[in-house]
Amino acid sequence: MVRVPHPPLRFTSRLHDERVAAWLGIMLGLSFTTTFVTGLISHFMQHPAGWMVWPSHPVNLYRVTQGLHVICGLATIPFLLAKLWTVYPRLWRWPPIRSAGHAIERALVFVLVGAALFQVGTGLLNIAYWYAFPFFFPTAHYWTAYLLYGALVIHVTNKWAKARHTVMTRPEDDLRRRGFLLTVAATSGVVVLTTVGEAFSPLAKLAVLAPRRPGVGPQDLPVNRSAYAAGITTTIAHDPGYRLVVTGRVERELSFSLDDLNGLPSHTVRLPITCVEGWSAGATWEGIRLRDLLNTAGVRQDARVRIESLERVGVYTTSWVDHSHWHDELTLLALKVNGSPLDLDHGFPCRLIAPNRPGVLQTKWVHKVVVA
Ligand SMILES: Nc1nc2c(c(=O)[nH]1)N[C@H]1C(S)=C(S)[C@@H](COP(=O)(O)O)O[C@H]1N2
Ligand SMILES: [Mo]
Repeated sequence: MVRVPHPPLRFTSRLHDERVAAWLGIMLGLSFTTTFVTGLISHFMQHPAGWMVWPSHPVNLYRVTQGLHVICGLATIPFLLAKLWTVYPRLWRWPPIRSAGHAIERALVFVLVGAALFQVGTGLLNIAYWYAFPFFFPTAHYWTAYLLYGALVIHVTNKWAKARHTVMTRPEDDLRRRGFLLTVAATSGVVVLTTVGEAFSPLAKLAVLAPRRPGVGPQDLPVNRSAYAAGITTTIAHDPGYRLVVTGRVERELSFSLDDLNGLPSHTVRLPITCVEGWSAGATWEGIRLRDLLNTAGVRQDARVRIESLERVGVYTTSWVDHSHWHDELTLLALKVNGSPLDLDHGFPCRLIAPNRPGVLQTKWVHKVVVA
């Protein structure tokens, strides 16, 4: 009888073992939970379901949740790569499929890995402003999040008992594994240190890997979409015929020239711009309270209002303001930032600034307030 020899065992390193995989899995479980929850907050702040009214306080809530989302997503990358390297020998296990249950489990792992790579990959490209993909990032990133988190929950349920046992029992020697895990954690720590300053200003100087940094830009404030990119020229923004109009379901329509606006009671607030791409920066804004304008025009106290930009085409040419936000005395139509009239890139002649709100909803180059 001919005996088929066993294939040689090639993956003998302890770094490919259960213990390393389990610890990396725990870290990934925690980080994907954080990014999933903060991602949902971001999605529903931008696209609230009918019954959702977001509070305007705490003022910095979105700054914290979105900073966490992006920085935690970046910190996940070393853990994800290490986990994939640790478990990839299992791809070569023979036979590839042992049973129907095993086939489903393997398919699920492919979904999990594919979705995880897709989320960190597209997230990374998006914050780097490299729109290399043919789909609309927010939609794809949002739906893939459910796929990823669903697959993750099933995977954790499958592995829970075994991983728990592995982590709880003491190994005989731990040194190489511990060194490997510490290296992965340290790499992740370096990623955090060199990016977190994009949202946490005291560390701004260290944020060498961040695409935007607080303090860097016209009037010490970063710009996401410039006036040039939005098609707003000096001629358009400085047109003497410019009027800010309050219209829609109002008792009286209002119309103001820039001089009129500068003559209205002005208020100063300290609020951050928080871009959904993770960077945020505090600034001092001066302008007119939105609620003063709306009360002068005469509107229902629970009215929603739409802020419209001079920008003609684009995804962020308008934004909705709920009553919880326009009642807030911090919500301004700002005319100045950090002591001087708005730079064209920051929305001259007039822009919305409100507390606890994603940057995409802080409309620049405002010329119309429409009450619904
Ligand atoms: N009209 C208009 N307003 C806009 C945008 C835009 O593309 N068009 N971009 C938004 C985004 S994504 C952000 S983060 C903030 C940035 O404001 P800043 O450039 O003054 O820092 O403006 C918001 N307002
Ligand atoms: Mo943004």
